Amino acid sequence: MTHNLMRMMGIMKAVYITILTSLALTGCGGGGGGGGSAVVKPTPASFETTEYNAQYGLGKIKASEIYSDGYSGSGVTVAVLDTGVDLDHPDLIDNIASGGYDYVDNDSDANPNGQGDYMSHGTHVAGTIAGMKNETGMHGVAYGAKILSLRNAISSGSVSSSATINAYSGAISKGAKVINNSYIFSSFSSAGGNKLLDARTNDIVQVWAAGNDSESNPRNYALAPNESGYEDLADSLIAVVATDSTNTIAGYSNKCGVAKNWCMAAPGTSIYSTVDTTDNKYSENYATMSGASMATPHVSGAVAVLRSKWPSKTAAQIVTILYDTATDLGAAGIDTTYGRGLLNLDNAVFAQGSLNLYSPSGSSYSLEDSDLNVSSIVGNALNKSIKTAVYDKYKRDYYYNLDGAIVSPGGVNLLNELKYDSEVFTVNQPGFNFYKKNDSINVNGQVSDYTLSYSRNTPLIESLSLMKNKVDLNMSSNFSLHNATHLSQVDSASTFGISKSGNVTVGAGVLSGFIDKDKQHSVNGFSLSALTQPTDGLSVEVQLNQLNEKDTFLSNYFSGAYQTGNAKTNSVSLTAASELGGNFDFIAQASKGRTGVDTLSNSVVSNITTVDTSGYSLALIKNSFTSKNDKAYFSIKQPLKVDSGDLTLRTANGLNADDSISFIDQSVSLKSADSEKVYTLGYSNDNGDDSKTSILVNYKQNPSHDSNTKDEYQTIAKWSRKF
Ligand SMILES: [Ca+2]
Ligand SMILES: [Ca+2]
Ligand SMILES: [Ca+2]
Ligand SMILES: [Ca+2]
Repeated sequence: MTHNLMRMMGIMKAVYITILTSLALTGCGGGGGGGGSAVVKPTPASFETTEYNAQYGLGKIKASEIYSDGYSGSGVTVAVLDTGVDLDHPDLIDNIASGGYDYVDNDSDANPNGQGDYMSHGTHVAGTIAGMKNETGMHGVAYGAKILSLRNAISSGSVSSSATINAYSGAISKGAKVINNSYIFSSFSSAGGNKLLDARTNDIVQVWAAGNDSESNPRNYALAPNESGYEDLADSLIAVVATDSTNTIAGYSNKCGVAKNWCMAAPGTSIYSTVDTTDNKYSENYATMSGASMATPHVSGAVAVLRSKWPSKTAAQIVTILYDTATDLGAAGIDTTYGRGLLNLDNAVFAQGSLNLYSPSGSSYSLEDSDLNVSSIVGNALNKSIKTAVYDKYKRDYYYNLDGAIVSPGGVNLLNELKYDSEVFTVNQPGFNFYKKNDSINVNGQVSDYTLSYSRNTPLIESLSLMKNKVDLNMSSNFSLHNATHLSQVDSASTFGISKSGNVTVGAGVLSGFIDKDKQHSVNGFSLSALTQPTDGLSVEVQLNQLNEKDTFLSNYFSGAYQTGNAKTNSVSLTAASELGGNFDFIAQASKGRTGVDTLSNSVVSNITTVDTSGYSLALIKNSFTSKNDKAYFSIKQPLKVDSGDLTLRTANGLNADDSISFIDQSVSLKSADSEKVYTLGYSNDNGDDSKTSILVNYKQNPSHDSNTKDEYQTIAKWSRKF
């Protein structure tokens, strides 16, 4: 009784049970995750040659890693104040800077002068710094650097104070970035200290041997910052103690002691390097020596590598990096034996702390929070090797390719798309219509020629199209003809609409909703429609739409350094439905849109031109295919795609001489080279017992307009029944 009454009132509640089988043959059903094209670089192992291994200190300071990254100190001049350097030594000759000078003899020949125990001292030090990489003998820490020989000591080993002061002046005037001092003075003089301050003012890193007296403190001038009035030297003067092949302080070496804050350790025992080819003591061009003198040039070479790679960094910044990245030895933390620890060149070159991107306006963003979540409308257009600089905690530049920041559109999960079951509640009364399916609602009210409607979470085709019955092929929205239109970008929305029927039915609607399933990115807009009554079986609908996206454009969401502002898309969609006779219907739909995007002053995305987009679908439908209750159809569709439009990135590309970040404009087309095409063959039958069967075969070519994603084939059979 009650049941019949409800029927009479047109109130109906039904539960549809859907049985669905799906066969999806796809290699990888859509993207997810950024690609990131790795630059093929030589491995560190390929630098661990016989020549490299001949000098074990290189391995101890982990030099091979940085060679594989292409760093070797090129362009940096290292002043070697010593007993002179064998300038035409076959393993040094290419790495000798012009302008060397002999401040002992006051001549321009900066070779050693005469035999003596220390004749080859300067040559040995020079080889450790910048011995040539030539598959002969050994090579230096900074085999790309240049040695400036400034002779301040004689072959017996005694060092001249006045020659040292003059040699310091020469190092400053000749553009040395590092001064290697593998010698000690027994006392401090203010004249010497003042010269060191002069070098500091000239942004030079001074590296001083701690001495070989087995004492608890270094000798001068490694100790100079300990002198009253010379404390400032501590920021750019490094005292060096010697370790052996087990990374233990050498018995002969002085310890860091009171200099611990400006002191570090490097290999000094049994170091193999170049000697003067005319030195009577040696029969070969190479020899092994031990001492803090041999440890010091390891640090000078490391400084050369860093100054070559980051020339805009100050002496003090370079020294800080070496200290912060040293390997702790001995007592935890800074201690009086090893000071800051063992030189670790790999760690010193490696990016420290979190990486940041900078916009031209100076805003910084963490790299990991800066993504380009691209929509299928853009496809793979941005998957380009666009080099971008990122910066570590010392504001040093490192590089990655933009495609490493791209998050590709994910594939559609068809089983999610096609709900297994659904509950439908409808109320149909004259002039009033209520429809609820799962969480979507549609309400219509009619007053004379006017229809007012409200919808929530309903596909926009069902709420805003005047020709919805024609173009709806009764499958999920993923297979709707409508998903080539701009409104298809909207994932969920509430709409208000009004329409007036007549020879030409006109409608207007507003919408407010979200672009994405997670409801993070809002969109609003409006729609104006006009639909002609069929004339000779042809009816046409014109729809003008405007969509206003808040922080996305064409469903692309760029975050962090790449964020974009509001986007406005105006689009026109034309749908023609024609009855062809023989129960054939032909439906054609084409959409064209134009999008303007606001860019933000604090973003790397500095400009986006007007972006033109289009999509289309064509369908041929055979009604009453085998009986009056079934139909078959074939459709071809190109989902929305960019036709033209460019995005300009003002990406950081390094550091200027004043250490400010430099930028370069790089323009990228938003048009994907590939086009997605979808071919669908469908059949549906109204079985007459409140059940319905649909079968669909779908072939998707270049999913998401990307030929790198595998083509997809799907076969879906769906049976649903109302209970
Ligand atoms: Ca010679
Ligand atoms: Ca000379
Ligand atoms: Ca060599
Ligand atoms: Ca320590």
